[in-house]
Amino acid sequence: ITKPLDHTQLLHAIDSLTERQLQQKYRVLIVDDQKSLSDYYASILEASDFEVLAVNNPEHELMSALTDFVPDLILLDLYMPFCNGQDLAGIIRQMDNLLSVPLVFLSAEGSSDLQLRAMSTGADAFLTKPVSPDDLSLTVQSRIKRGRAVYDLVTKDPLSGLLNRRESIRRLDEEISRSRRNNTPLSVAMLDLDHFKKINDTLGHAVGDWVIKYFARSMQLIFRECDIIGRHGGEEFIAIFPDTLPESGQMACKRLKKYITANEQDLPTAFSFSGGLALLNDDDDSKSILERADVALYKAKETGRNKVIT
Ligand code: GH3
Ligand code: MG
Ligand code: MG
Ligand code: MG
Repeated sequence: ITKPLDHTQLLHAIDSLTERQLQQKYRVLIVDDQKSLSDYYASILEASDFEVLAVNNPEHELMSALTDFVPDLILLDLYMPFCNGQDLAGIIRQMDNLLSVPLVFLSAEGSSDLQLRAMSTGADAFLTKPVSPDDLSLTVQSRIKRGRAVYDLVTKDPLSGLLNRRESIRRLDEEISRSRRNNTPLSVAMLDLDHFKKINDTLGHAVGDWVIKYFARSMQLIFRECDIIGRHGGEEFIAIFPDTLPESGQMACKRLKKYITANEQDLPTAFSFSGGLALLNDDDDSKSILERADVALYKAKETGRNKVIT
């Protein structure tokens, strides 16, 4: 089935699929030993539509807040009884996954020497208490925008908007650790579009690009929000399914297949994909589990394509 491209209609279809992502609120992590203060700042930021988590005992709570909450910005007190904000900033700045997350100090410290010393850890701004609600919201907003832009440049594939190969493998490593820690299953799928070269050759590269984008949006729509989706190469994609057995991952891929087939008459061309799934075992690292998913994918291709194999 081939149809002439109606760009407005198609772009509209893609945009409506991204709405879900746009609804996500920016997350701010407040680290301050005084609960009354963190409550106050939280109320200001929540009124400006940020999602906020406050940590009052960083020595116990900070690490889990960093990994589970995944902040877009960290607001950091300088002086706290059991740990110093400047040292915390130094530690946070050594964490790869937080490289693009802005760090903003919020402290009553008025000495510019001490402020500069705190900033030298790699922080992005220093706000002096008491801070006006507008100053706080605007600083947080503008720093997050910049941080997100940097994050997107480093971690995302520009065509599909999915995670790039490097970031999806880093996330896979994280999920492997999480799965071992929580003793939950982890499945990984490699998906590859069938006879994609033919789409490019017969309909042109622009249609090929469109199909890649459309497939990416369809994955975002059909898979769960907690699933991690990346573009691994030209027309090859990875889906990481936390807390999932391969049979359930296979079901998710079949739902994706059904969705794409059901909407096929609205697309510039029909297309199909093949997939291979692997389950994390005790000896795996990210490389070996991906190799097994690849072997399954190869089998799906060898035995007729347009199927997903575990
Ligand atoms: P198979 O079913 O065996 O996977 O066949 P295939 O044609 O899909 O696979 P093959 O690896 O032979 O070709 C993949 C093609 O994808 C070749 C390449 O030009 C094209 N491609 C890779 N990246 C892009 C891209 O960003 N945009 C477009 N339009 N095409 C791309
Ligand atoms: Mg304090
Ligand atoms: Mg292919
Ligand atoms: Mg391929």
